[in-house]
Amino acid sequence: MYDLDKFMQELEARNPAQPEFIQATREVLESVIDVVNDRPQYLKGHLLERLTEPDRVFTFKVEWEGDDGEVRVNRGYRVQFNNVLGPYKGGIRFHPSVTLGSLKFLAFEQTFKNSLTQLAMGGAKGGADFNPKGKSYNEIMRFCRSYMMELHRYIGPEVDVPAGDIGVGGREVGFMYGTWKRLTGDHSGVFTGKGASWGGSLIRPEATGYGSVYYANEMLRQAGDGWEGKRVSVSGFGNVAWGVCAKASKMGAKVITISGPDGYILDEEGVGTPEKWEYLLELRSSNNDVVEPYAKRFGAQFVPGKKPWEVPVDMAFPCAIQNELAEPDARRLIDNGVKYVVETSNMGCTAGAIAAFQAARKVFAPGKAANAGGVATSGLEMSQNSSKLSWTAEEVEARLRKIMVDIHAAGVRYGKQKDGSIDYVKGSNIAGFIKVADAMLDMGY
Ligand code: 2IT
Repeated sequence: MYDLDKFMQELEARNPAQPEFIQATREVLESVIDVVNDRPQYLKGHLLERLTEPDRVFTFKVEWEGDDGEVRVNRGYRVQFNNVLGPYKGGIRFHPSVTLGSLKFLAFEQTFKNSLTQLAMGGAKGGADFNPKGKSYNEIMRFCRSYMMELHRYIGPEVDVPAGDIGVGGREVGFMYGTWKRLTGDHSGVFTGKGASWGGSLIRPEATGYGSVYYANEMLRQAGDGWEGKRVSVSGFGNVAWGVCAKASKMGAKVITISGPDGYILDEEGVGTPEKWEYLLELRSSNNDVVEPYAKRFGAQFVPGKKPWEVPVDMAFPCAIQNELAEPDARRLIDNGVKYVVETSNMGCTAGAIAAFQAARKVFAPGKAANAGGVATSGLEMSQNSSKLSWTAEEVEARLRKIMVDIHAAGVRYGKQKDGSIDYVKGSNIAGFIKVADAMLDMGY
């Protein structure tokens, strides 16, 4: 039998100064501990020890030249967490907050998220503590090239398939994939999120946001509710927020906020037309990392230095970064009558925030379920690359939608409580965990 507190103490001692990794593992282990303690084969297999240690971690130096001719140094990483279900798969993040611990949390989460998609993908994550803000096109290209000079040794279409994440979009994937192609002479799709003319899948850019809204659609149905008249707050203004704004608006909801590091936008008219949500992409590609210009452009309100969680809404979609919604934010949302929280960033809510939502009986969806549509569509991109075919947008979107419906159903199956309510955190963690754990036992050590 595992004693969870003792196990976590030892894990923390082995992984000092990695608070996000400890937060993510604690959440999963709290959900699965009863299942593990009930199954002798899991205990005998020492699965918790084996599932909290990444298969391997690469760290490397990334040297690159600024436009001023000076050489700069960043630290690059790739965490290959677990590959029992398929090749390592997960994004690359360029952000100043990147550390070994934050990438270990993301790779750990990715392992169970990818399991939930039911596609053949293991879990990984990579990145660098590089801040793209204010960097020129050429600086970004030189950085990506240098990062890939190191990373190319460790990846391959059947080994490890990276993609984008915060700070890495289609442009950066192009630079990295182009470098990999030059170094290896191979054009067999080692990245996902590629451009549509060179192996990318239609709907991949939209997939995380669309998938999250499809997941929310199932939550609403499960609760006997619908989209009409729902006021929605979204944080962030990148690719994920863009997809949520577009799809939630099409569903009939009104998205009234987006946000950036500079503050948030309150648009009571709704971010509800293509002109408005496409403008987010323009803001993002400007590399300034601010949302304020939206206010002037569309006559909306800009609230500097604040997060959007103070605005009364029915549904909240955190779409920015880990721990962006803390317990006081959760209390504010609850006091203002929020009904559904769809965590769309990876670990966007702190443990205290999740506990507050659940105690107040609000419906909470965890990121590893709600945002799995992004990596699921990456899996669909891999299938298309393997067969040298491109599917239509309709075909990809229909598959994405079915995957999200199934992920929701898995959360209900394992998360249904005695009173009929659904604990999506517990249900999704158990569903994702069992598949990985059983595959590990099947393959031995
Ligand atoms: O967090 C995520 O799931 C991603 N950044 C997407 C990963 C991928 O391989 O598409």
